[in-house]
Amino acid sequence: MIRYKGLIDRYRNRLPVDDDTRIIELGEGNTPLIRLENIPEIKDYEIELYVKFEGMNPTGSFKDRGMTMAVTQAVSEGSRAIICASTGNTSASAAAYAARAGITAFVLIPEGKIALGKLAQAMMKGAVIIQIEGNFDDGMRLVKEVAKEAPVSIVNSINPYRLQGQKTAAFEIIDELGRAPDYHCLPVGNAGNITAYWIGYSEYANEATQSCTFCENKCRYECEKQTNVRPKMLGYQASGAAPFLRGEMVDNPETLATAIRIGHPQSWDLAWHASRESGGWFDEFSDEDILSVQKLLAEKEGIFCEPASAISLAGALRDIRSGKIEKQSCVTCTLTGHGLKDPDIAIQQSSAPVIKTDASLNNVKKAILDNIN
Ligand code: AN7
Repeated sequence: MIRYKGLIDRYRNRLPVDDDTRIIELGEGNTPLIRLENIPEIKDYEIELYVKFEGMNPTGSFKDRGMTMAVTQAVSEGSRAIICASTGNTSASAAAYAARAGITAFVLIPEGKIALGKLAQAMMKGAVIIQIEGNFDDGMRLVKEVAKEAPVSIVNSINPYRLQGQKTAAFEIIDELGRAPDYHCLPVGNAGNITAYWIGYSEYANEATQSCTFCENKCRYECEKQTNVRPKMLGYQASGAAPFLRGEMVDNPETLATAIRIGHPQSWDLAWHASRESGGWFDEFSDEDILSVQKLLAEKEGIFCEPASAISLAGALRDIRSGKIEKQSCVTCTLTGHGLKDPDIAIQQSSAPVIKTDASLNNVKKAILDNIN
């Protein structure tokens, strides 16, 4: 038996580690790439549509990919503490990997604006939680300032090791599909992830050393039949927190999708570069649209992601319908976090029938017969 030991082990030769580096891992990566079947646009426009379900990582979000790498690096440099600002998922992930490494995690979170599941994770895993009266952007500014004066390693995505870990999601997609998708859709907050995927896709595209799935020669990205070297990168934001759509930083970002309630993205230039170089675009969605696609995905496909994650599928579907995404394309959407992170929102917006009855056979039977289809 070969035990899966996380993405650093799997992609070791593509990551900044040595043979004797102590790897801090929790079996992250290797997440399911699920082909969607029941969304109407798939048939109508002959689209091959996949979701990369990053909610299946150990702490329930894509952040674990970057965190395994960032904490491995911090520990190898002798660091005893890490720090991050977070809308929630980064704090949950930092807390977990710090616990694993036996070091301290300090997490700055915006008071009242983080989903319950994420807060529970950070608390259980023993992070020192600093709730600030401010938003993520305030927290990020403070983290950068305090790290100059205290012995702590920053593990936000301004830490380049984070992006190195996160690029492996693009590797997994190509390794599984045998090709790059035509379009890759992502939610954009701090813009680290879209940057990381672009690094990953570009790294694979620069190599022609693996055998081509079309002609079985070593031409993978030069084969005439292989039309797509790298996907177009499509980044989607919540309308109330959409600096890439406004063309400038946004001071008071607001959205129910608290994960991406960010107005001053740190990877601003890098994300613009990924978007432009790939021939992609940014677009925005209202909170209402985000929640309705979150629900659609759960109801039609049985996949429960958090609101911020649903925006990638919302974007894909709208752009498929409008023709911006061409017919017969292969499209991947990253579902960045698990729906269980934010149970409050799910319960509030659900219209699932909850039938209350006494504990009698007759009434339970009636409830079934009334609702069977
Ligand atoms: C579910 O946890 O910024 O564009 O502090 O949790 O790489 O920032 C979370 C971001 C998308 C945006 N989806 O990714 C944090 C944090 C989910 C997220 C994003 C986040 P980036």
